[in-house]
Amino acid sequence: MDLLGADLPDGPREDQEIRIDGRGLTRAGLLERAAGVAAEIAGADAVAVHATASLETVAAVVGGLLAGVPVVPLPPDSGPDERAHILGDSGAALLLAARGAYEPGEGDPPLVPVDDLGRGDAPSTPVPGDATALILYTSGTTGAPKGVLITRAAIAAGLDALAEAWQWTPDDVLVHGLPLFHVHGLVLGVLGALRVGSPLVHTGRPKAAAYAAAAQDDGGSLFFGVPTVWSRVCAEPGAARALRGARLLVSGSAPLPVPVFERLADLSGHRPVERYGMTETLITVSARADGDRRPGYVGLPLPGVETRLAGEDGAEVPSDGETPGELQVRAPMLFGGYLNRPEATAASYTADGWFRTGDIATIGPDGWHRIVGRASTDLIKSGGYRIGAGEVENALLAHPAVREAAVVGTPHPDLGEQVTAYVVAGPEADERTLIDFVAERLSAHKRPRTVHLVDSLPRNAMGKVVKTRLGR
Ligand code: MCA
Ligand code: AMP
Repeated sequence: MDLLGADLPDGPREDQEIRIDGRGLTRAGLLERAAGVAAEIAGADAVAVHATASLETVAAVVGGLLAGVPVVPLPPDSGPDERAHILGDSGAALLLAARGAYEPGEGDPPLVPVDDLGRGDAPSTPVPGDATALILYTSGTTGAPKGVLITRAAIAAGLDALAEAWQWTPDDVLVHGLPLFHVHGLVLGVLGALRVGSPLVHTGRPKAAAYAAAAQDDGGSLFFGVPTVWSRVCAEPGAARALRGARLLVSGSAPLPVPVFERLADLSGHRPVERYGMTETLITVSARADGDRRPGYVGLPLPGVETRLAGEDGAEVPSDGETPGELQVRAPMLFGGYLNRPEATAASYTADGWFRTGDIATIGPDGWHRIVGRASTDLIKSGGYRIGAGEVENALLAHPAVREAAVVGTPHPDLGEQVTAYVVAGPEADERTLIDFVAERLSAHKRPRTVHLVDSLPRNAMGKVVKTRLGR
């Protein structure tokens, strides 16, 4: 199947430009570079990509798609432990990066500079829809991140459903500045543009001023952001007003606070479309371009998606708009399992085959979904990044002075939640030392913003830390 949209009736725009952080390529130019990558990596079991916000990342990912080789995007700021885990667990045979962008480490697979590869013609062998396109590493409640296998068919189904819901066409100009190693920035924000055929302006970082400039100078019509980005846009009213000429502003990856929704609507004239999803499911629920947008609600299931709510006993709870339950989904855009973790894959489904999101929601009689929380306190959402408490706790526990550690998400006005740690440690560890210690091992957004040094952690009779009693 052709994931890049050549099989769609509208087809891509001849003049489609993909611009990343100020450097652009036409669609044809990009495909030539990607074909060069495809020729180099053909036959590999999987390849990793040092996923900076760059044209090289896009060429490498598209090269993987052309070759039918699963691509593992590596967050460019990941620490040595994280990187070693992702490279080892995925079995990536090669590591693709822009020339000079990556400092090779011990045990890394061979480094392939994308810039040095030739141009070429795309391989002509079709790749089946059930082949894995991407392996995206994402945090669970405990332990190291798991590799989420995402098939080509899931991506195509997910993008086509969004194109319908958002009336996204080749006439749009998509603008965002999100990282290119998660679903939001990479699947929606790059593969979406390529499949739909709309030009892409990636702003390098998701800064308010850059969004405003793209609206005014580049005809930006469709804008993506996580809530932190929209909150920062609102903090620069001139930038928010510059978005008045846009067609659609879309928020997702974390709850959009109602005051941010309202302020954005006031300043930009657009009531934002909110949508809900997960790495494992892609986007499953969204408000519509031609419909209502309600602050605090994430909308209606996308075409092809079924949802239901389950109580703690597993029984279905009513869709009365009030009774919360765990949101469960069935959909063509669901993942193909966690790499090397059959038990975790099995545990994420109910006996009757619905995926358990772990999010607590209500569904109204009119079908509108509202996310009210998460079943586990051990998954933190900060700036739209999903962070597992267990991974940060393990990083803290690796410090010789740390005896016990408990990590939670606490409210943060800009990031939604921040990573906060409670630590029992010897006198040689202070807050700054411990934050820096985590920063050396894990990505920047995973380091705690605050470390409370405490004498003991609250525990229940079984000896388990009671996180809800932390800080009291
Ligand atoms: C961070 N910094 C710190 C600390 N933490 N400094 C000291 N102590 C700390 N504990 C540094 C950062 O490295 C940064 O430095 C500076 O402080 C500011 O950090 P921050 O406030 O976090 O802001 P930011 O770096 O500007 O990032 C905000 C952001 C970012 C741009 C909104 O969080 C982001 O890109 N989020 C998007 C995440 C995303 O795409 N999620 C999608 C996954 P310096 O400035 O020097 O770098 S979800 C998904 O895919 C699903 C399916 C979905 O629904 O979409
Ligand atoms: P990730 O796999 O990083 O995409 O994280 C998925 C999680 O992000 C979901 O399980 C939700 O907890 C959260 N999430 C994504 N979109 C929304 C939204 N619009 N509102 C509330 N939570 C969201």
